[in-house]
Amino acid sequence: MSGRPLGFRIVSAALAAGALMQASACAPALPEAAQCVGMAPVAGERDGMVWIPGGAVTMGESPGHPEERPNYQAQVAGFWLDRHEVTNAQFAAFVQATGYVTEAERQPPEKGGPGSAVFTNSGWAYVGGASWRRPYGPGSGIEGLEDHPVVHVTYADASAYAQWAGRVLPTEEQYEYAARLGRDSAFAAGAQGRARYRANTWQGVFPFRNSGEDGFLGTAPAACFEADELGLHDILGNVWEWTSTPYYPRHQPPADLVARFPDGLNPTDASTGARVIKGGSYLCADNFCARYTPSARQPQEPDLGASHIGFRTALNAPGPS
Ligand SMILES: [Ca+2]
Ligand SMILES: [Ca+2]
Repeated sequence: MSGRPLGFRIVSAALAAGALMQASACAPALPEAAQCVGMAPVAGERDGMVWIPGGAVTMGESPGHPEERPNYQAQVAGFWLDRHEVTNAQFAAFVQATGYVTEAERQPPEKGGPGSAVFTNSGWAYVGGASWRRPYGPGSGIEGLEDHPVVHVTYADASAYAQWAGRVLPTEEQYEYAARLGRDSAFAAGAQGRARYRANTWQGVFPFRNSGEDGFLGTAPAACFEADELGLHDILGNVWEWTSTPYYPRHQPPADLVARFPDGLNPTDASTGARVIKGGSYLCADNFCARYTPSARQPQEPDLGASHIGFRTALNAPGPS
């Protein structure tokens, strides 16, 4: 079974056919408010980033999902990485400072017009007017969601934010290395109830029933779940995160494939290119996706945002002295 998030084929097909699916959507009701760990500064933090010491990582899984094969050894130099996903408040500061307009807010008619991919009770739909400011479309907003990860940002949007901040998007190797080093599971073995959940995922049978046992039906505030051993929050779960790495349907793709598709190859639409997104999201359930692992990787059309994709930034600079 492909783990590509449900409905992206539908969205892509609809866009390719010029048929814009309009849908009404509303924010899911939250279960009883969960206790958040919060974003208090941690030792060694610098401007919201923690130092990831360099080392070796085995990329991918064998056996594992086809796109995670073959595994290979990579050396990753030390780097700085945001402790948590970029929040709506942080993205708002960027927009206020620069006047930046996201791709969702200016999608051309041939791509459906302004809008973005929203997961609703009836599945995925391209919702006109959806954007980071209106995550569920017209009538919705981000008031009260300031600490939640920004969503509906495209690869260009995330890259623009990173550049403004003097940073970059992490590579897939940096992301997977940090995820493996800090914690390799979204669940605490042997724990019961919410303590079992170290990441915001989906409990129940996707897409029919979401029990919200981990405290959240939709996104959780960034840094709500406890940090891993490196001080990173939500490196698994909550929202998928953009990397700078072009996607191919396997590790170590043949050189001729890379030469033909230098911007990545999306198996569903070879013409669009694709970047790797990592970490899984609140929509990943045991019965679908299940990509809340360090090795998980998915393709994403670079110019299409979604309600379960955000990002964090990295900095390739000397470590703490
Ligand atoms: Ca959840
Ligand atoms: Ca995440």
